[in-house]
Amino acid sequence: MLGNDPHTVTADDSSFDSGEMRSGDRFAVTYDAAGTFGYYCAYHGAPGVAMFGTVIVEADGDDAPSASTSSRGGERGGPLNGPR
Ligand SMILES: [Cu+2]
Repeated sequence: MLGNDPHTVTADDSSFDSGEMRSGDRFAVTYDAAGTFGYYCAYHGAPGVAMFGTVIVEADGDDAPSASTSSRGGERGGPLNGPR
């Protein structure tokens, strides 16, 4: 499922969808508010199933929230960039 196979970064709530992405492609999402946001690969997963992940955006008291990601189902690292 990994390697050169295409994947997507698709929000559980459909608020964003990268479309097909291949090795080396990048996709960024900016979150304006704190919260927990699920995403998945439309080819290899579903919300909370198989290839999916969670972005946790925490308010830190400053202007910019901080973000961390966790992924499961074989995705390594966080394919999403944090807020800027
Ligand atoms: Cu995939």
